Amino acid sequence: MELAVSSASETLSAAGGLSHQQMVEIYRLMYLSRCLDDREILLKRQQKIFFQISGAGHEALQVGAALALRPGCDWFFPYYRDRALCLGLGVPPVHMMLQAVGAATDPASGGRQMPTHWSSVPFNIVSTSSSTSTQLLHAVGCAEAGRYFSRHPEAAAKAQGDYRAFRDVKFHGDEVVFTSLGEGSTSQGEFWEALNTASNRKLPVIFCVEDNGYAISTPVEVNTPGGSISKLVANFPNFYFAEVDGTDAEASLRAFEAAAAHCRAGKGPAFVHGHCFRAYSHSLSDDDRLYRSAAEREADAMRDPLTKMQMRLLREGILTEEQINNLEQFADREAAEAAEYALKAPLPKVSGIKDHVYSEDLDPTSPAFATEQAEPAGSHPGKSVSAQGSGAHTMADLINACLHDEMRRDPRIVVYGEDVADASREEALAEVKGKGGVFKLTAGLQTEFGSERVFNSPLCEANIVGRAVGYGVRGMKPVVEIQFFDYIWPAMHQIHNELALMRWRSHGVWAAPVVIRVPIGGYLTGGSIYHSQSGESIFTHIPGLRVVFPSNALDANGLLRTAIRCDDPVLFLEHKRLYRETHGRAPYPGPEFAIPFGKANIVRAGTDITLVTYGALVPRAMQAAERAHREHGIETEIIDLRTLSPYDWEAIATSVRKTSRVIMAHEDMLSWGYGAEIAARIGEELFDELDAPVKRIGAMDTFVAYQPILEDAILPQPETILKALVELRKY
Ligand SMILES: Cc1ncc(C[n+]2csc(CCOP(=O)(O)OP(=O)(O)O)c2C)c(N)n1
Ligand SMILES: [Mg+2]
Repeated sequence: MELAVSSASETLSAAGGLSHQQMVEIYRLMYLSRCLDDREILLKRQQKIFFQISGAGHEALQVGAALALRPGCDWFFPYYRDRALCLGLGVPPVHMMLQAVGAATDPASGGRQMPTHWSSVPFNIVSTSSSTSTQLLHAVGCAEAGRYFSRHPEAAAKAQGDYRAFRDVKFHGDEVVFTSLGEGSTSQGEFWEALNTASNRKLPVIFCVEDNGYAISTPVEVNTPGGSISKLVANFPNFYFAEVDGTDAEASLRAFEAAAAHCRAGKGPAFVHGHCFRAYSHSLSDDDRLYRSAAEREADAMRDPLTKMQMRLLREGILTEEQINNLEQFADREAAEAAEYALKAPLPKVSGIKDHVYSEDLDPTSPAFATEQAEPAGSHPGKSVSAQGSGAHTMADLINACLHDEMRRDPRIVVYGEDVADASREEALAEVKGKGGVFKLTAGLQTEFGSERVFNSPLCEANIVGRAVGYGVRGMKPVVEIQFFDYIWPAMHQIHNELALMRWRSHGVWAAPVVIRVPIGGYLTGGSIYHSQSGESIFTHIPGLRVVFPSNALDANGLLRTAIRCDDPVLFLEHKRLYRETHGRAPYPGPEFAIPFGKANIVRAGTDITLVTYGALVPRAMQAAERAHREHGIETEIIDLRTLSPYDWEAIATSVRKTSRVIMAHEDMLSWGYGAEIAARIGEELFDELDAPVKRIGAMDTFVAYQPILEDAILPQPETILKALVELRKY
C-alpha cells in the first residue's frame, strides 16, 4: 500500500531518527498483525478455525526485529507469538490464514500444525513446534552451519549418490540467526544450553526474550529468580545485551540493529530482552481474569504499542486522522480477504496423511544402497591399532573405518558429542595419542579432519541433538554421539518432538537427516543400572526416525554408511558388548560397502523354529541354536533383523510359513518391548500358519543390577533361549 505521508520518506521524526515512512510502515505492520489476530479470534468463535493464540501486545518488539534484520539472508527460529515479525519479514497474511483453517495449501505445514507455527522457505523461517525453547538449540546449530559453509563453500556443492542431491544449501557470510521465546520459557534447560554454546563459540545468534510477565497464569517471578532474566544472564561472555521497552518499536529497532551489528562483526551472540505485555489471555483457551487483578490488566492496557504509535503519528503530524483510518481500513480488508480466501481453500486429503514421514526422495531400503560386495581384505582407513593388518576387524574398528571413509567423501559431515575429539586442546596432540570417544569409536577423526569438523560438545545431550537439528536443516550431516544409551533421555524431547517430526510437520519442506550413534546394552559384568540399558522400542515408536541395531562388524559398517548417506534421521544403536568381541569380526569391506535398511539377515537356516532377534542376542541365539541342534535335533532358523524401523516383515513371514513356530527374542525388558509388536503382527497376519503360540524372550521387567549374579539372572542368556526352543518344539 502506498500512503502519502506528510513529508518525504527521508524526513526524520523529531524525537528519534526514524523516517516518517518507517514509522508508517511500523504502524501498518503492527496494526495488520492485530487485525489478523482479531480476525482469527472471530473465526475461532464461529468454529471455522480450531485454535488461536495471539501476538497482541508484542507487535512493536517484533516489528523492530523484522526491520533490523535481512529477510531471505538471515535465519529465523521464532515462537508462536511472532506474527508481526513474520509479517515484517514478508510472510503474506493469506499464508497465515491458510494455516489457521488447516488448508491443504498451507505452505507452512499443509494443515498439520496449529496457527502461528511459522515456516517459510523464502524467508528462512524454519518450522517450529509448540515445545517451548527447543528452537533455541536449532538456532545455535543453524548458526554453526552457516559459519561452516562460509568457511568451506566447497561443502555446499550439490553431490549425487546421497542426501546432498536433495539438500540445497544457501548461506551468506555475515548472516545472523534470530530466535525468540517468552520469559517463562527461559526456565527450560535448553535456553541455558543454547546460551552456553552460542557464547562459547561466539555464534551470531540473537536471542530475543519477549517478556510479557506471564507464562499462561504463572507470573515472571515464579519462573525467574528476582524477576529479571537480564540480570541472570549478564555474565555470559561475548554477548551484546540490551533490555528495552518492547512496546516501543523504535527502541526495539535500535536494540536489534546494535545486536545484529555485534553478531555480523563476529563478536558473538546478542540477547535482547523486550518488556511487552499480553493484550489478550494466553490463548483462546485461557481467561486471564481468573488469575490477574483488574488493576493489573488495566495498567497493561495503557501500554498498547498500537495506541502509542498511533498517537505519535498524529502528534508529530505524520499522518492525519483520516489517513490513519484509511490505513486501518486497508489492513482490516486485507485480513478479511485473506480469511475469505483461506476458507475456500482445498482441505488436506486423508490419503496424504503419511506423506513426508520419511524422505520421498531417497529410500534407504532401495537397491541403491545394496552394495554388499566387499573388497578384498586390507587395512582400513581408521587409526585403531588393533585393526591394522589383522584382516578380521572388530565392530568398533569397522565403525571407525566407516566414519573415516565417509568424512573423506562428504565435507558436510561433522562429528561431535561428549569426548569424541582426540583432544580439545589441539596442542596436546603433538605428544598424546588422543581420546576419540570413551569407546574409541571416533579415534583419529579430529586428527585427520580438524577441530572444525570433529569436536567435543558440552556434557549435555539435548544440546547435542538440538544443535544437530539446526545443522541438518541447513543441509549438513551431523553424525553425533550420545555417550551411553542410558543418558539419551535428556535428548528425548529433541528426538521425539523435533528431529523426527521436522519433515512431517513442515509437509516435507524441512528435514534434519541426522545420525545419532549410541552405545547401548548390557552383558558388561558390572555395567549396572546406568550403563546397561536397552529401550529401542521407545524409539521405534517414533514415526520419522529410522532405528538400526547391527550385530556384527560388517553389518555395522554397511548400515552406518547407509545411515550417513540417507535423507532421514537415524538412531544408530551400537551394542557395547559387541564392539570388540570375537563374534562377527570381518575384513574391511571398502569405502562403498552399504547395506539397505529393512533387509534382515538369515544368520542360520533351519526348518523347525524361527528365532527373530537382533543385537547382542544374535550370538547368544547362535549358541542356543547349536546346542538345540546337538542335544535335541532342533533346526532353528535365526533372523537377525539388523534394522528395527523399518524391519523386514517379508523375511519373518517367509520363515514362519516354513517353520510354523516362532520366538521373538531381545535383550530389552519383555513387557511392552520390541517383540510385543512383532508377536502381535505375527498373530494377526500369520495365525493360520502357526502350530504354537508366539513365544517372546526378553529381560526381566526391571533394570540391570550391578552384581553379576543378578545381571545374569535379569538378562536373557543362551540357556533361556535353549529352554524356549525345546519347549516350543513340544507343540
Ligand atoms: C515444553 C513445553 N511445556 C509446556 C508447554 C505448554 N505451554 C505453552 S505456552 C506456555 C507458557 C509460555 O510462557 P512464556 O514462555 O512466558 O511465553 P508467552 O506465551 O507468555 O509468550 C506453556 C506452559 C509447551 N508448549 N511446551
Ligand atoms: Mg510470557
